[in-house]
Amino acid sequence: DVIPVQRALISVSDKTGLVELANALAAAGVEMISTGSTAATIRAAGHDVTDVAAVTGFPESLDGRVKTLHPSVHAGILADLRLEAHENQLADLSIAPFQLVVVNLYPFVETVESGAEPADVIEQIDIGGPALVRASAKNHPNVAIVVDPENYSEIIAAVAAGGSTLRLRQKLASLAFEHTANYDLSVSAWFTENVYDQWQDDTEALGEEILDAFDAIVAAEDPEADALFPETLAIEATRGTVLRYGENSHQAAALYLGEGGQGIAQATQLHGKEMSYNNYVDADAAVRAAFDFAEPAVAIIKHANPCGIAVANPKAPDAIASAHHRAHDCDPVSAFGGVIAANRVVTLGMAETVSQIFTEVLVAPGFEPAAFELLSAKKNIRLLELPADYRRSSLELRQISGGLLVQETDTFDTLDTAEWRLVSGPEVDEATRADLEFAWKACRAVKSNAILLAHAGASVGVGMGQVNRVDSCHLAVSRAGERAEGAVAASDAFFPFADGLEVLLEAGVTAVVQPGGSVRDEEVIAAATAAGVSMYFTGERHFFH
Ligand code: 93A
Repeated sequence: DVIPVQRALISVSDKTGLVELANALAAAGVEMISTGSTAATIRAAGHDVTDVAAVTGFPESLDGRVKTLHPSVHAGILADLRLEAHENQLADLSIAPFQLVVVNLYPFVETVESGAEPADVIEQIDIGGPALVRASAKNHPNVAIVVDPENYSEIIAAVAAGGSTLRLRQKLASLAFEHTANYDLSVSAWFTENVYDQWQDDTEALGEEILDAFDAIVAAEDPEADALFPETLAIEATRGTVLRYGENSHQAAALYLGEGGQGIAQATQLHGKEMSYNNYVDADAAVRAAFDFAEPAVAIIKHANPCGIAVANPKAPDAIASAHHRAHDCDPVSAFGGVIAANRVVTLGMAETVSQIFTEVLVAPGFEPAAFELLSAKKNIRLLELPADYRRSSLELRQISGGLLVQETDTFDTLDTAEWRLVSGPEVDEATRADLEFAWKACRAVKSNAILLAHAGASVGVGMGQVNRVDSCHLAVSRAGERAEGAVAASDAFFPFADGLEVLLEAGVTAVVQPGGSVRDEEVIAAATAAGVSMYFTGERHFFH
């Protein structure tokens, strides 16, 4: 079990004792292969040394990030020469084995301690070094691995005595794994302190701010509270409006107006019966959905869920009418008695279609006079004009028994579709891409679990509010019917299994967008790939409960 050393790989950041080691190896006739500055040090001591690039046939690249990460190096370390097959394969590949590997890692801890910037610290996370160390230690029956200059004298003595013993190689392998484990612990500790803790501090700070604001409101009419939460929390009871009833006729209800807000509660009712509690809830959902889009858009809502959303090219003739027409076509049955929001002034063209359909509420930034005239002839429709500077609050409140939940409003402010990652199939064409972007935004307006199928800027099938994603897929597909064939699909959160996606694939969906991030992503990607369907990961989830 003594292995004579003919060939050694040396790659060390800490050059302590390196020249003495090189002297001894050279004297024993050992061929030395080495990386950049290690090779330079050995050469300066007057010894022959082969650059690792000459072994790999690949230059050290990416600022040194890729030096020894190459099969010519790793096969030379990992071959188990007790096996004839390994020996033959090495010979076939013209790769020579190593019997000694000497590595110490990038000075990560020292760099952290020097107070370096995070980017410089990250550069000092050694990748290739630990790979060499672990590969050598795994293959200790064939390779001696030295990670500490403290052990140089032992290996020098062994080389002089004819080779390393198994006992020595086992001891060195154990030290080597201890070394890489400690190294990774230091890296992980640094991440915890610098990345995770920072995130936690931020979250805690936001929580404190919210609690302070609540205290201020409870304690008195503190003007500070207004400043913190202008329209959301500073509610004036005196400006409340009593509603006919709440969600059901036996529930009393009122509307309280936020101060200085520009939301649906401040909309001006131009026509129709008094707004009900449910009308407000649905109108809010409708406006939220329609205003997610920059282009002319219409959302039709029933029970807080969209039964149709569509956009139109701003240059198209009567774009808003076209958007409404196509939103309605998504699910004409459900659209009966719906609440409609448009993000553009309602035209006569749109009014003509809406007037044919029983509609509870139509809310928009305005109405063309002819459109208003036509619609206001109908007794049952409520017409609401949004404040000119409509916008949502930056915070959302929800009551739970004994308290209030507060969260930042979900927006697409940071949406950058250029960041989407293609994970299966080919890049899609421009029209499909536009449909995917539409579907992704439209899907956010759908209660979770949300699946939305779209084609040509309009939803064609919506699966909402199911307690598992497969059922939402079935629902979306069945609503779409034949239109699922050739449609694109969006999912508000990742597919936990491939089963939901398979329902969509079977229905003939051609492209999919979803956040990704499931532990079973690979299974899901494999299903899309097998179907030849393009799938993009957005990296961001948009639950809506
Ligand atoms: O940049 S790496 O992560 N990628 C590599 O392929 C690689 N190979 C060796 N780090 C790599 N090393 C490390 O380079 C070794 O662990 C050692 O610490 C250092 C020696 O580089 P040089 O000889 O150029 O100073």
